[in-house]
Amino acid sequence: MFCYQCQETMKGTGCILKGVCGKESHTAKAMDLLMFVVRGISVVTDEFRNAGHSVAAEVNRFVVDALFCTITNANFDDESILNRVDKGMALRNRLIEEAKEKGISLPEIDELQWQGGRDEYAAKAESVGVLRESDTDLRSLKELMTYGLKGMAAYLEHAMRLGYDDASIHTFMQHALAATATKSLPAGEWVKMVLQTGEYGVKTMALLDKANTERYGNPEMTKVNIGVGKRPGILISGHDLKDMEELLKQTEGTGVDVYTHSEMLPAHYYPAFKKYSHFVGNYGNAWWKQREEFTTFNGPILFTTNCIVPPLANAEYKERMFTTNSTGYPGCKYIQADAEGRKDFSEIIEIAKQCQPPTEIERGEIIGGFAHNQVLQLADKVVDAVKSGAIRRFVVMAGCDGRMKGRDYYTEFAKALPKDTVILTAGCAKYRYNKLPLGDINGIPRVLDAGQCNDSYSLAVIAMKLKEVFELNDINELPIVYNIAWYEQKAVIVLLALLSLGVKKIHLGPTLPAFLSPNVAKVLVDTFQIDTISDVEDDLKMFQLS
Ligand code: FSO
Ligand code: SF4
Repeated sequence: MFCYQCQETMKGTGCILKGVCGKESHTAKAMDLLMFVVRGISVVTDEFRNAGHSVAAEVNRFVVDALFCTITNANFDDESILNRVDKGMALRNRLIEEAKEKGISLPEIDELQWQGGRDEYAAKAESVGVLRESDTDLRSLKELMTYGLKGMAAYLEHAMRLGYDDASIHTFMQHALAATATKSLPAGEWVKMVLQTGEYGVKTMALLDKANTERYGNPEMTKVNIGVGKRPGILISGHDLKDMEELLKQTEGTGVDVYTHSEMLPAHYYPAFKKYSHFVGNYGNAWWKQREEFTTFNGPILFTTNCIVPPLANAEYKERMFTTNSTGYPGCKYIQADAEGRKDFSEIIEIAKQCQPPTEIERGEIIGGFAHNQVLQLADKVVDAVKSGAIRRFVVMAGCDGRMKGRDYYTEFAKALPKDTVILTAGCAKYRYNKLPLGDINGIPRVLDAGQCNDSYSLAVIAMKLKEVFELNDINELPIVYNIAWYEQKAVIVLLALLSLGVKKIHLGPTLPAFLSPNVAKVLVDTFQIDTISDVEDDLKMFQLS
């Protein structure tokens, strides 16, 4: 295996024997083969569209789900991945037949010609992974784009589950995937396509924002309980608000409470979910603390998306773990949607009833809900605070949390920021500082949490609005600095989205991606002045914050 798609990759270069995330070599290879099949399908659909034909929704759904299931910590279940390979091969062959019938000529590439069966999958996977591209810079650009597309697929899947879709996103996604299989472009052309991926990232996040807010209302300033109640509970993790809604509806009146974990915390900010009195609070912290926190939670856990940490062999909560959508874990029950997209959570609810209530691990409240609509309602207050000098600088600290010790930096950085600065955050990175007593500025909390990582879109909307209010020509003239933490591929699409909006001088940590070759990193540095982090003191000086 060779995988270097996330920040925790082994030695900062690549996982080769087993993933630091716990992904086994055979699982990584199954994913490589799935990506090979997805590239093949995309080559055919790209040609279909070039010839003026439409592509069935079933194919779009397959591509989106396949990309999503290969994201870091999404799916550890070989069987579920190999089933997708089987399905994808059949789909690809059917599309090839259709192309023949329509007189569309297809390129002669391995992605379309290989016809192996299950017993040949493992051997084939050896040659179709990341290292199939021998040129380090081209490999770097193709993988950077592919990881952006994976993140995009995750956000698109959530929007699609709420009935929102955009054909142009599927068209671009499959066009870009096809290019990685068929095109030998010069590096400059790949750079353009990478930036175009960012533009579609903005489009996808805007679509998901529309889906979430039209369906569940605009997030509003909310205090979220971090303590526990006396009844048994179900813990829901991930980003899928449709599952959140279904679970709240199905648990109403059952005597079972619902708690959020990690990235599901922002569900509390949506008006539609506030009406449920059994929606008690948020339990615990970011995804990587789940081994301890799932043990003390005592009740069942539902994973709606990544990030799954493989449970230890003796973890008794494994019996209570459920997955759905693109996620999977061997031995854990998978909740399948019916033909209408409905899910039956009754088994989880019945298990919860037999469980002890959660053990209290902390008490108190955290505040959030500062997505674009809420912040723009406070715009006058914010603008006054900036004009009067009460707020000197906004510091965007969005992104992901992770287990690396070096991420203590973000807690220390937040603590050391001068009191006339406000942190703008989104994603699970916030758990590094959202429980610190950082206070407020004229009633504006010093940590403004917009929501999940996809709500980084909200931060961009806020920045663009401020640019307008202050009558600036360039988004980079705003008193905003960017100190972003990344972990997996959703953060890659967020980064590419920000770049496509023209944001410069983003600091990315705790380390730069291993998949950026020195030359590709140089392009990003030269064009966008991207940099990484050093230590808190030096960085405060560099950001002119000390
Ligand atoms: Fe965190 Fe995980 Fe949202 Fe990621 S939960 S790390 S960027 O999946 O998705 O922020
Ligand atoms: Fe390694 Fe990250 Fe890939 Fe897991 S997802 S195998 S930790 S690079």
